Amino acid sequence: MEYETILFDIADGVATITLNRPAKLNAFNDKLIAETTQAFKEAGRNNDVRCVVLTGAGRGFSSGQDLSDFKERVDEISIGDHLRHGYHRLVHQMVALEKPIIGAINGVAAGAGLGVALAADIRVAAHDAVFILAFSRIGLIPDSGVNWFLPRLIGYARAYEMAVMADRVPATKALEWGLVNRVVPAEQLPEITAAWARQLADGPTLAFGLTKRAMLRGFDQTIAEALEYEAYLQDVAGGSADNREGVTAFLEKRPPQFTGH
Ligand code: LHQ
Repeated sequence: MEYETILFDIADGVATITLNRPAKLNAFNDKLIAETTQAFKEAGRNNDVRCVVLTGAGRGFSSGQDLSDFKERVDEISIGDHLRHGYHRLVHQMVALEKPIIGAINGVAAGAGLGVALAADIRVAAHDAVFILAFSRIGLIPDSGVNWFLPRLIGYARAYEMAVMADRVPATKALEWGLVNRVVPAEQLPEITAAWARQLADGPTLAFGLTKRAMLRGFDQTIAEALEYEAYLQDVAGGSADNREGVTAFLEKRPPQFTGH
């Protein structure tokens, strides 16, 4: 499929989606939301894809909603409906994708841009990246999943502080808070992300996908429900070729060759 606002590349089991409106720090207009959602759908359907990287072109990851674009249409559509028809589909697509998603945060992630970054499973940030919950600066509440993801990731008090202060949280503090998994020198971000993505793409994709499902579902389960769900999913993973290969490779004292099935 041809895209206008993203770059989409598949190589060696890794799909890379690059938000590509650098003049506006990759602010989301409707097309960017729709194309990013479609790219995740495409990555899900393509069995060659076993890991997805989401990053931004230029000096930003994403500055959130394109405010100039939305301002022109604010009388035609409510913000709630804009969210329902746009960001919600994107976040659902990312959460439902049973393959690991790495967010390579190359610069500022603000507003809904931060929401989309939070819907990735793992985040690697450039040393000079910053995270801003910009919503309150324009009199809004956090949206695009931020209220669900952020307190779970960094705790309520820090999440609430980020929301009401709308301060720039630098990458080093984001690392300390658990908002990102790693911080790397900016010039090494593409290379380090690619190496991690390749490692994940060589892994037991089915088990990685089921792990994502179990952990995300676990946020809303009792311990009894979580244990039962784990047992159910473990039977699925236990029936996979990758489980047989993993055990055989261990016993034969060689590295496993996972196929993702
Ligand atoms: C932008 C944007 C932008 C348009 C930079 N839009 N042009 C959902 C549904 C519906 C409605 C509302 O909201 C939402 C959810 C949200 O996402 S709300 C939060 C929306 N985002 C913001 O409020 C952030 C606005 N941007 C900023 O505060 C700054 O640009 C940040 C802090 C991200 C970066 O600052 P700088 O590094 O100083 O860059 P800059 O401000 O100079 O931006 C570069 C260009 O990008 C500039 O254009 P220009 O033509 O002057 O070079 C900006 O106007 C443009 N831009 N963000 N969201």
